[in-house]
Amino acid sequence: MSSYDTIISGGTVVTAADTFKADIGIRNGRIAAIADKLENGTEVIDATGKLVLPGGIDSHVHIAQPSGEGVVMADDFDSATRSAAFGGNTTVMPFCFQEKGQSLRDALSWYHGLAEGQCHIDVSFHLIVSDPTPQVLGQELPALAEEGYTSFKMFMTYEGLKLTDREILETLTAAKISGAMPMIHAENDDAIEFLREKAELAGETAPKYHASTRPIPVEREATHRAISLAEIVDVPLVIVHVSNREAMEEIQRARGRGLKIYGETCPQYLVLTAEDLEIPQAAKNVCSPPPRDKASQVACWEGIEQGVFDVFSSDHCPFRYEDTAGKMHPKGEKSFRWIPNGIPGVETRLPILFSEGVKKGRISLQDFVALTSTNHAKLYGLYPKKGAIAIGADADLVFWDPDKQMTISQELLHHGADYTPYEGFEVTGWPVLTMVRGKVIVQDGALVTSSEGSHVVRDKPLG
Ligand code: DUC
Ligand code: ZN
Ligand code: ZN
Repeated sequence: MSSYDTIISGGTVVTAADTFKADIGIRNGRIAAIADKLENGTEVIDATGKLVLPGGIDSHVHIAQPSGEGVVMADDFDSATRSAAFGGNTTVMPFCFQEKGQSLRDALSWYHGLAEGQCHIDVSFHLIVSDPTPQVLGQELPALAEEGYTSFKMFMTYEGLKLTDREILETLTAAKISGAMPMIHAENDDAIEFLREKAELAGETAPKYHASTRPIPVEREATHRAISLAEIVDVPLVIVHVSNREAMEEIQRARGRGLKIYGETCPQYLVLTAEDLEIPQAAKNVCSPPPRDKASQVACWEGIEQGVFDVFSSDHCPFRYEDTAGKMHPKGEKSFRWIPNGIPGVETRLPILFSEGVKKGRISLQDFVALTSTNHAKLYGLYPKKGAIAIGADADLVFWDPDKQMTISQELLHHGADYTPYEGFEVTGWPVLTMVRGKVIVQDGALVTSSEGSHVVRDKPLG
């Protein structure tokens, strides 16, 4: 009888703490042994010359989310999780969006219905709270946190989504009582609307005005306010998709006062700038907060190198470009305000950071694993089941060829969008095998198994 279902042999194992040569033995989907040399496996996968990393966890993706009248997101759970698997991810955390008047449970059952049997990798939902009624905050959120939905996002902007400061305080209080981790989209809605109306009156309706009507102070002020509200309630808070130095400084100042404020940034803030909203087909790059300038890119890199950012996520929010239900929505011609907000990126997040970060010497392999996997697991209650290469952890592993050179292109990718914002971007290092709970999902550019992903119940975060 074999000791292991699978042995991964000869690879270089990389965790958030160490790099070492070892074999990994897998039994019943979990890591059962890590040793110099293992024998007696039903299957042996040779990882010689490869780095073996914990699978990527992308804790910020939008899948099949309603996005306004006549707008349809480009990915369902099948295409999004396939794309994620090809990009070296083993878990994604999509948002379950509560419509006004809807219960969180109804919203969850709708998303679970969409995801059931469709996922190629594991999935665990955050909630989006848009209607914080006493019932939602007093009953549903605490009960759902007990059932493993231990994080939720609030918005400070967007009609139908934004919460008032009072509502944010109430919702943060529910997070505190439930032990859930709150996340916030920090942009000042009144300031955006003020600037947007002025721009539209002046006939400034092209995509580039999306950026100029959401300038850095819009994000900085809201970040400061969100942190202050969390401080008042005395609860941790994740500031998602941070795009610039001034918002980073708010996080740093808060931490200096001993607050548990966590930061997330995304590839678009390292690679794109507001100039990408001035090119032909600029709608392809419309996302919020908008990409800024070169100085902000430098700042975000500093934030990555110096630990201001705990997690690096994609904010995958895909719309098709050549589609009137996507970026070419007819109202988008009239004003940038109607261009669906978001870009695809779940498949390109890891190669971009590996290449621009690790290969260019900005961060270590350990930083890479922490920023793309381990810290996500710790922040959102998945650790050490996920995000670790340790005895008992799920065998969610990705082999990297650290020297493989690739040019990112739409043809290469597996998402439902019809473009990538990173077309032509050259990277070194590529994920060549993705395994979820011991099953190979993607190998050498091909999908190997059918939909094996399942929903992951989470613990209360460590925050
Ligand atoms: N916020 C997100 O988190 N994703 C896409 C668009 C947005 O504004
Ligand atoms: Zn957001
Ligand atoms: Zn998002």
